[in-house]
Amino acid sequence: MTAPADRNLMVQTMRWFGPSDPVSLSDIRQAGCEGVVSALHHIPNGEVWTVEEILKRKAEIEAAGLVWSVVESLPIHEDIKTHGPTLGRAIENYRISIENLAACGVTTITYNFMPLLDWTRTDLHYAMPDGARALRYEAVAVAAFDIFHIRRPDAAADYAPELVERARVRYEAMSEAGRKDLERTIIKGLPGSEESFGVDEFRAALRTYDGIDHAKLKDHMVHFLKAVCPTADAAGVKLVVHPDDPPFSIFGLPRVVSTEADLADLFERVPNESNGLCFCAGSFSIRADNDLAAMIERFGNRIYFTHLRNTRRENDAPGREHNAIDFHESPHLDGSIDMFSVISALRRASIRHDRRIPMRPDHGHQMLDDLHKRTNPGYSAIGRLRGLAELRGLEMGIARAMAAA
Ligand code: DNO
Repeated sequence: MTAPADRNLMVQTMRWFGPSDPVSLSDIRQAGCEGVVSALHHIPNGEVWTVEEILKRKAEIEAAGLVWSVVESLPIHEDIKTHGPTLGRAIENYRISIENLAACGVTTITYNFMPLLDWTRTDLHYAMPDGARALRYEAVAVAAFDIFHIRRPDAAADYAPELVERARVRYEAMSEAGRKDLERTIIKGLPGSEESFGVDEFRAALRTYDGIDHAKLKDHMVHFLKAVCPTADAAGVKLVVHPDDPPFSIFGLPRVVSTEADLADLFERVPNESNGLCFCAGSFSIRADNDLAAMIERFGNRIYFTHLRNTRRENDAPGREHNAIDFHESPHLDGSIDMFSVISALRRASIRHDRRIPMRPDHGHQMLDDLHKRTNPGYSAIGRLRGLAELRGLEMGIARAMAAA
């Protein structure tokens, strides 16, 4: 590692969605970033990322004085998750894309294994007391959508009776426009999601998971990793899995990267060096039983990328079902996560394993001038700039304190 012992070690980055992103590379550089996190969103899921396309993106990033630190995401085709008809081809193409990225010097690749939907929220404009807008997840809205809007068979059985009743009242009180808005928010795809659905399509897609429970989805994930990790090991690539967001089953779909036990199982079944973790603090934090600092201590050798954001669990109560939790994305240093302990643990892992971990301030509020602009939900410039500034200050304080101890 090149950085002195009392300086920041995390590689500061921001996500850049490519040339159509309203936030420019120059903005990202001015925010003080060293690198960007990017993906070739124009290449359909399941197809090969060619060397030519990778080099084109890399050159754009480097022309702005930045480096392409991490790929987020090289998406996993649905057939890999369900063992659908193009499984073999999708895996083979994934391997080729890994090799092509490595040949271009891009060696950290993020993916997730969430069925159908990537991250999920119910409100993209939640008003914070200070006037900024945040992203929020409200259990009653998800239940209303699931039980009364898409009318998934037996959906009500997945929720506590009290929540089903509140969902009914909520749905009946909603206007047509409100229902459509909720539908768009939940299934149309948030930034970075590779899938997007209408109601009928979503119902049909849900049926492709009939018979796939938690154990089976985990088996499919292990099958995928066993097929691609040897290629990644040989190419010097780290494949880092992003946890489920939120970290529990939704719409009856299994989710298998939600807890410490899930991670332990995954690394035990696929011990390859390339099998890594994108430690997303915000995603894991939605389960109060996930002890973030302890997870970083335990899996530090697997962490090659981190997303740092905070959340506020609004209705924690002993024994509450996971799918009854409401949360919003709070300021980076003020929420249910003790960011001091998270960054301290990451720093210890970084030193122990002699590596700098790329970090991005994950999401940010829509605030100040960005309130009047078109922004990608969660990915506005100013909110992330605030988050990054706070996180880098905290890291520096921790670094100095640790060096002096
Ligand atoms: C949301 C993101 C996720 C993430 C993917 C990784 O803001 O953190 O969409 O990129 O789950 O594959």
